[in-house]
Amino acid sequence: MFVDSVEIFVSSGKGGEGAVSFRREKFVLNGGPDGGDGGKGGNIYFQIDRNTDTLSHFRGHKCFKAQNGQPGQSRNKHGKKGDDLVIVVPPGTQIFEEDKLLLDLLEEKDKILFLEGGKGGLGNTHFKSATNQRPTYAQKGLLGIEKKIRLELKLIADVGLVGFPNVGKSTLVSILSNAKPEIANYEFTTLIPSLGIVNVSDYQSFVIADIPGIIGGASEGKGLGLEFLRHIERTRFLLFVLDLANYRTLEEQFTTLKAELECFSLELTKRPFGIMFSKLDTQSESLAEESSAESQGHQKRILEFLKTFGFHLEKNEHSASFVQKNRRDFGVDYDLSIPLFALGVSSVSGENLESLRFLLYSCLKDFNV
Ligand SMILES: Nc1nc2c(ncn2[C@@H]2O[C@H](COP(=O)(O)OP(=O)(O)OP(=O)(O)O)[C@@H](O)[C@H]2O)c(=O)[nH]1
Ligand SMILES: [Mg+2]
Repeated sequence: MFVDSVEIFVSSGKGGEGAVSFRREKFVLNGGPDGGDGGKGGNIYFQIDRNTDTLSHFRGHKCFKAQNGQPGQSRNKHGKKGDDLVIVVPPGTQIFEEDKLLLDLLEEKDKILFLEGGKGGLGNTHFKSATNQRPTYAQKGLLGIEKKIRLELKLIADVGLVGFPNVGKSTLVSILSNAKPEIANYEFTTLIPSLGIVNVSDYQSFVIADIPGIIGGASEGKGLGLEFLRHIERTRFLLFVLDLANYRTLEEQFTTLKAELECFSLELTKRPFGIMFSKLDTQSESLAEESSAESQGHQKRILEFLKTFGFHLEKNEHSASFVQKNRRDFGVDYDLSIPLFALGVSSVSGENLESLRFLLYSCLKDFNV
């Protein structure tokens, strides 16, 4: 569990002032008071919108103020009411002032009133009396309410990264998301899981979990063990990170990881998954001395490796990825025993990062349970 939180200022509108005015007309001497009332200030509402799942649109926009009421005018004209302001938040957002929970926004329903706008002041007409027929007094509008609040959204990871140590998991998270995990060229840099939010558009994002590396025998306690897999038990999708520059072959990495996951929980092995081949930019050892394009060696290894899944993955025409034929079109589900997609990526050169972001997001949409 991880919490995204933003601090913002909200204030409802101030009420407009009442007017001090007297009737002026031809042939009417000393007309009575006719100052109109000020308009009410705008309210602040919260509204839950299921189409958004992130607080990221609050970053860079910190002050939310509803409009003030307009002042009253002569001839008993009332000032216009200030416009309300509706703040849209994803379901599950909690609103705190200091540490006090003010609102818990779970269910999508009509907008919820949070701060009421200030009342408009009364014009001087209201103050005439038998003893004071020319009141020169009108009320000022009441001030709006100002609050500094914190919005919090509890997140559960959507995508969990699974890979050997030092394969570039944290680097990927640091580039795709807002998280800043520690990165270093040695094994077991990451000791505790952390989460990052990957923005897809202004209102859409998903959460990716960076966890420590897994090695063969982890289920018996080798390396950091498997206890931390608890953190990705509830993710909807797993991304296996297989390192192209590792001394272990792709097959060895994949089968070991699969076997270790199985030891931890059978549930996890039934989860839909994709494969990312990391460090695509590195020189391929086998072809280093040849003059052909450096990534060709990697391509060959990737193709060789993908053969283990039979011929169910086909090259996507528009990107470098290999994807399962979209069998949902024919009413048949994906085959979850093989990857939904496989793609070579370099976090250093940025190659195919956008395709990866898109593939992850579209897989999550397909498995939106
Ligand atoms: N050339 C190249 N190097 C990379 C790439 N991604 C990561 N690295 C390097 O690989 C090393 C390990 O990266 P990390 O992101 O710390 O790896 P990790 O999988 O999080 O490792 P652990 O936390 O130990 O499990 C670092 O030196 C990175 O700079 C890449 O795409 N290309
Ligand atoms: Mg790491």
